[in-house]
Amino acid sequence: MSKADLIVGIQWGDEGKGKMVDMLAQNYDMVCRSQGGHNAGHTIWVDGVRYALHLIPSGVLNPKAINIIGNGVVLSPESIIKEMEQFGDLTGRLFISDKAHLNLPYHALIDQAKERLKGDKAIGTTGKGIGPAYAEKISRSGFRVGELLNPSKLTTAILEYFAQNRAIFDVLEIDTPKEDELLELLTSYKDALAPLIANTTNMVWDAIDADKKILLEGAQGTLLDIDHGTYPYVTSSSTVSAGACTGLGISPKDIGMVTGIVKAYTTRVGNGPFPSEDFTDEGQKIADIGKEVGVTTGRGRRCGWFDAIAVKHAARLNGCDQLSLMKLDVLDGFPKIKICVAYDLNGERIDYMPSDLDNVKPIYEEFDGWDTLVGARDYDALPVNAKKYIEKIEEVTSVKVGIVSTSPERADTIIRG
Ligand code: 2SA
Ligand code: MG
Repeated sequence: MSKADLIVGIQWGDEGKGKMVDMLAQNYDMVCRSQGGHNAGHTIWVDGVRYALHLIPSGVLNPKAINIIGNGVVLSPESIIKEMEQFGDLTGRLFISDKAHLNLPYHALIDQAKERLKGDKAIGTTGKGIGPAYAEKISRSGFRVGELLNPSKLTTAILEYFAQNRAIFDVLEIDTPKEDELLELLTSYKDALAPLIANTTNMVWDAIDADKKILLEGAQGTLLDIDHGTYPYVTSSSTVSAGACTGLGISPKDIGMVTGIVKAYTTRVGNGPFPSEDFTDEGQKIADIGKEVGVTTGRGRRCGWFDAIAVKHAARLNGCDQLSLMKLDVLDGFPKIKICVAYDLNGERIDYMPSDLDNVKPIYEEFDGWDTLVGARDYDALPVNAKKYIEKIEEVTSVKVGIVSTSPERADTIIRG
């Protein structure tokens, strides 16, 4: 029996999971997504060709890997059908849990309408219908991928749902779908996806029992977790490592190595607290050099310094065996670099993350920068100030930085023994 290795985002998403998962996927037999939906996004370059991934696991670029979309995902048929066009026939290489919930076009309309109604209290969602799809799942009124296999029955069920909730849809100014159009749409989804729909839980168990190498690919990040993130400015899924168990149907005992992905600084898209955000030219410089723009929505990301307290908290939540420090080269040439090593909470110095971040201020330790390390592949060859920076991160978080990425290229990665 094997154990599944897990990659999890440790900050607010966009830590650079894409590069690591893509790199590692080459060595795995099975790559699984367990939560989130097409709000996730990363770009992978292979032989000069750009691939944009939202729902399909990164193992799709390894012809030998089986890719699983687990029951914990909310699946937009429209989005995945478009995404699949990049790859040709994926039958036999991509499987979608029949228990995953459907994210249908009306979910995005609800999401966007609710954001509009919230005005300046908006979450800053991706507008992809993620929250409404999960809300229906939890309130036991959602529709599952397996139901796509009978489009006329599903059409009737969705129209009944609209009839029961017409008053709410009126407030949100959302029309009831026309029966013939809905049936046609659902039938087109069935035609494209039916060969991929499966009982994926049993497939993952079989792979574990057959000693296959399995990689679990997290989406978004720990600080966006529905329970442990900066609620309500979070996404609607369990982004922490434990979520991978429920999102695939495996037990905690099936999890092997947990690698937390962190960026060498911090970014966040959408609203909500962000203690180490830098509103000065320095923050803008990080955004420009790091090309910090969302893959899914094209939104600019807010930027700031490495928050070691938040990372310590997130690493503990996930049980990280190691951290993978991404985009360290973006800090090349900064004369001074800061790490948030504690918070000031109403005048008191604290070294943990409180439930409410509204009143915390960062306490920084400042480091001298380094000239350049872009493309470095050997830890010993790193500038001494970069090593001091990494060692401070290890000291505050109590987790080893096992991997350092020094450019977007696969090969520009330091794996420490
Ligand atoms: P949602 O749409 O309901 O999940 O939004 C709720 C919050 O979760 C944040 N969120 C994300 N943050 C970072 N990256 C995400 N994926 C895309 C990317 C984002 C993009 O990889 O670049 O393109 O803008 C992602 N997805 C959700 C979101 O900003 C809200 O704060
Ligand atoms: Mg992303």
